[in-house]
Amino acid sequence: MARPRTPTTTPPGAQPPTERQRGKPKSAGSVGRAAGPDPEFDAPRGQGGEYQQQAGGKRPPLTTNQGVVIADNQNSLKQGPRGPTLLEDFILREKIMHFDHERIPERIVHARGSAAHGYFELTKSLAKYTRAKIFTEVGERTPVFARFSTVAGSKGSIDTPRDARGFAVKFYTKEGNYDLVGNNIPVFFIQDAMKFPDLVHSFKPEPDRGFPQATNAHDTLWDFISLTPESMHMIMWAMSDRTIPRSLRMMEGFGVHSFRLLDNEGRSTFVKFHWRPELGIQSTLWDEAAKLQAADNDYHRRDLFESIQAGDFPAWTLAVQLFTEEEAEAFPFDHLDPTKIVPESLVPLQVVGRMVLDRWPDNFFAETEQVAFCPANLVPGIDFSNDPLLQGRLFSYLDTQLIRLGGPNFHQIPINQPKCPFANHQRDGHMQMQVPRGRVNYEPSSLQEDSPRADAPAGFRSHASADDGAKGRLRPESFADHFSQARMFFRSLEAPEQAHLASALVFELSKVETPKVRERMVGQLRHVDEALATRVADGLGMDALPPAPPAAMPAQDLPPAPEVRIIGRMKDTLKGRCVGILFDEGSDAAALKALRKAAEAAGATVRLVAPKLGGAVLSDGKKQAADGQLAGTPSQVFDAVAVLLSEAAGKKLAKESAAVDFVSNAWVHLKAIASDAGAAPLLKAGGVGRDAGIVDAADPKAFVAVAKTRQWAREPKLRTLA
Ligand code: HDD
Repeated sequence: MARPRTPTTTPPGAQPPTERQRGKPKSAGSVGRAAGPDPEFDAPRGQGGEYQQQAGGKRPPLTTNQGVVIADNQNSLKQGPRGPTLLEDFILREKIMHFDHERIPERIVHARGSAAHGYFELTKSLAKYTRAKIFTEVGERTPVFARFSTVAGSKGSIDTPRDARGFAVKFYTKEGNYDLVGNNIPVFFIQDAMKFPDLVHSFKPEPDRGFPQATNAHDTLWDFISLTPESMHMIMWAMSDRTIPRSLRMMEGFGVHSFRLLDNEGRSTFVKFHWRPELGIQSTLWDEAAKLQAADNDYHRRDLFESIQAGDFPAWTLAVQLFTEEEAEAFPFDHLDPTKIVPESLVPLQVVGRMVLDRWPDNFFAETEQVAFCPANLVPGIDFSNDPLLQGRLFSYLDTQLIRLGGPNFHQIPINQPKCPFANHQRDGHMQMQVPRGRVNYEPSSLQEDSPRADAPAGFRSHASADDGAKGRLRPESFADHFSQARMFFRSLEAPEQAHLASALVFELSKVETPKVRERMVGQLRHVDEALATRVADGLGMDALPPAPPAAMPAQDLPPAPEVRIIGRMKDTLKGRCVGILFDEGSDAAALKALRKAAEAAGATVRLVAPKLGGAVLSDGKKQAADGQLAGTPSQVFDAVAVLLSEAAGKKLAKESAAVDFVSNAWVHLKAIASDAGAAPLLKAGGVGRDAGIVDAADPKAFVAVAKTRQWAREPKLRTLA
């Protein structure tokens, strides 16, 4: 039978030809490529037979995974036009089989995440403390891949729950991959990895009912927490505004544990790592975060994506706290306890570098989903401390990748491969992608001169610590103080932040159905701060303060740590922020232009919102398109808003619930609002009052000034905080 020389694939979107249009029915054997060389088919298809969609350029032929060109991608092979599909259709079987296996197990924690490529540049050498080249070669750019995540929710869950955020950075250094796998909170719930599975089970959906998803506000978590006083410091952070960040670009990051830096002689200095966002730290309000869940499930992912696509590359400085063993001995707490911070008043931060994220991954699954972080990925010159939480993590991450990524060769997945040479005698295994040559896959050996050997001077050496002691399941005495730093945290906050924290506790505990859990938790809070416990008890409607459970050590009063605050440390800027302008038919064209210009000049992104996406005709008679339709673009996705309406539109929108919500939410979320006379009926319908954050749209300068910050003074007038 004659074979067609050119494949008769159906163009995207077009219907495949019917039997009648094709003419003669073809047998299975008629599908395939022509014999002999054909430049269209013989074009390279990517390295090593890789099957790739090529961006731009010539459209490659669609093939099976065996490289066989597919003639018809719309119809399975049938016995007659209405007959059964044939088992022999290897093209259908391959396609369906692969599809059936597209998913891998999601991460047991931190399943929902967003990531980007970038670089780290060292600005200050730490050569005095470490031999790690990444920290000694000033000006050197090391490629990085950073993934940010929520902790509790599943892969498809929301971006804005109240939750800690993962902050994991893989540095592809010249000396091997170095992973700093941290969080946006500098402490952790528990002191020993032995308790990690229990902690995670308690915050995940409850096992009998399968809910709630992506939230800590349920009985099992608070049952565990109220019985685990070491978690109190973390609970203060978790209930603070830190866990409802405005953007992944506006979060701090922490390595949490103490690590060691080792110099050429093996001398050790302890180090704590801190990432500081260049856009400044910024959070949302709880009501705003809750409403964002409805407005945009992907709020943070979209924000990261859009900022990188726009060339506004997110950046962080890397700072370190360095201290010696002797200095650590003098701290009034044990720095090996991961529920403690080292206050900056004790050890100041030194900025040593800068990370910039400038490239979104090409493929979400291949990179963001398959990236495998591990705190045990270290390079020579850096080492672990004895923090028992860290010690347990060293096992867990490698182990979890075996089930998640399917076998021991996951380091060969491109996103996980070191960018420096790597060679050893590990061989074979599931999904081996390399083709090692030669006879020698062992050491010592003499048969092959170029087989890899250990290199003592260049190689990784562990710190030669002289730990000793009797074997036992032990918890040091120095880990016994669970409340002093929790108290320090709470008392260091500004008044609105304290109120948010107390209200968050009331919200969460109000979701707890079991009275004894609520009572035990409020009892624990009494150790932290009696006034806080009273506020929460009152917010829960308790008749009396429950008794405080026995404590191993009462809280000490420590000096305040201003670095834990957000208010007062936010940046007075519109950079990285987004301003929404609501307009409609007849809106003042000149005012819109002036506001937009001023906000953009101050660094903001401006988005225009109108009742219809096509936009409206402005006062100058010109049609202005909108970036977002009103009902789908509520004000919670903006940092500040302006409302420019003609008299008629103002009256019309005052009866439109999406418009009323737009202004009312901007008001209750303490945002700046610029408006003109036409918008007055809408502002009135939305209950917008008057204060320093409500400005005349004719004064773009005033708007820019107030748009940079939230109107904290407005809050007590709007809601009862605990
Ligand atoms: Fe963990 C993932 C951060 C304690 C076990 N962890 C994971 C991720 C981050 C953290 C950011 C996501 C990495 C990514 O984006 O792929 N984990 C932390 C921090 C901790 C911490 C800051 C305390 C200071 N973790 C911790 C303990 C254990 C684990 C004590 C177990 C003993 N973590 C895991 C894990 C995960 C993980 C099960 C799930 C997916 C993965 O590792 O790759 O192995």
